[in-house]
Amino acid sequence: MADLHLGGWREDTLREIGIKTFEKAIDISIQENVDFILISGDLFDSSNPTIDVMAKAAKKLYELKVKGISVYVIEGSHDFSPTGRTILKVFEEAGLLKRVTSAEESEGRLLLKGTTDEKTKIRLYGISGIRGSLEKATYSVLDREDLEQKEGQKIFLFHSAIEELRPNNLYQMQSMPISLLPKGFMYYAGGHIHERGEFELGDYKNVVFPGALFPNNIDELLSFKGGGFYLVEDDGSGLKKSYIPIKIAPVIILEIDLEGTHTINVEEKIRLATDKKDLKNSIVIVKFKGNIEGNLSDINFKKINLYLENKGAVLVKRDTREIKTKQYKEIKNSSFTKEKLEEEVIIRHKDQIKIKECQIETVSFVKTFMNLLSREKKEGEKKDDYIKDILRESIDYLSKNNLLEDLNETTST
Ligand SMILES: [Mn+2]
Repeated sequence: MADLHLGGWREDTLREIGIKTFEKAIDISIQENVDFILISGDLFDSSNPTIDVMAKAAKKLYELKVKGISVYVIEGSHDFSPTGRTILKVFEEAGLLKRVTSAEESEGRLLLKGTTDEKTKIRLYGISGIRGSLEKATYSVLDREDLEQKEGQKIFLFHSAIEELRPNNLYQMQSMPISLLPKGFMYYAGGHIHERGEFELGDYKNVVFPGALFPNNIDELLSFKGGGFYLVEDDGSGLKKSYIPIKIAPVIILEIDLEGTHTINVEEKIRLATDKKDLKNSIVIVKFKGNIEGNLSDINFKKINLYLENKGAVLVKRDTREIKTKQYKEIKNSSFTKEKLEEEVIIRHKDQIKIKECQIETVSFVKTFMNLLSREKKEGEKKDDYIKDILRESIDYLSKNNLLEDLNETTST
């Protein structure tokens, strides 16, 4: 499985459904008596999730430990920490999971050490994902030949988009060619791409992206409606892969065409559209479109939500991006992602950043550093602790890259 993003979503209900989905996936894995579980990055939505989320995950991982089912993970772009301060480290120390990314450097090449699954004797190797696809740098020094020559059955875990296998709608996403992965492994467990896909490409057989275990944003809810994981069985004649979808709450999409409708009649339209629908236990997404008469702000969304909730919906979300009013000109869904915009701004200004003897490339330095500084305060976290934590992480990162002296010289704080 991959991209569980536990702790993601602002809405409590959706965050809960994400966690229940994980619990169900683990229950099924136990029932199926699997030898081990692979998690290809983004087990958590952040490297530092809330206590509640950590506790629920720990409880479930402990059940696996008791049953003797090992969990092998890599970090993803969300739960990776440039300073190594990630909850995955804590869980690993507690024996609840094992990272398969340990490596050593030799003459500028990166040698992955890997780990052996005791039950099956399968060797597991992996490379974590980093925000902004910065893991590409790791692949560029990876000693692939060393890995390819290793004996026995081998599995590779990765958290990156592969150029040749990237879904069409993600064509702007940063990606890398598949040739950066070592050839000839029995299974390539992929993460990062939230859309499910199974591939075979030359020497790369069984390349699998299980997709997000549960959708991570409204667009994913709209297009995938749910998620799941793969059960993979080796019966000696090759790998049998079956996709196991998990549905805790069905996603129902209500398309409401408001063309020519006045805002005062929107509620009536919703009533008519849902009259005979069973919304019990479902996540309802109301997708509006068309030109309306009047102001968008005159629509009583609160009342609409309440009505749908009374019909059984556990959560109502709305998508108003395709409503047009005379007052508002349509803003086309920009082709820029937030990350892309950030990167462009950094590239445009990078020459103004004077860091002497900087050992890493400026753009990746700025991106990582911004990432550290932009962590939001967690619920219940004291402001003082929050500030201290960010300072400590930042100083760690600077000193790791020999930049701390620069900082002392150029600032007085
Ligand atoms: Mn992800």
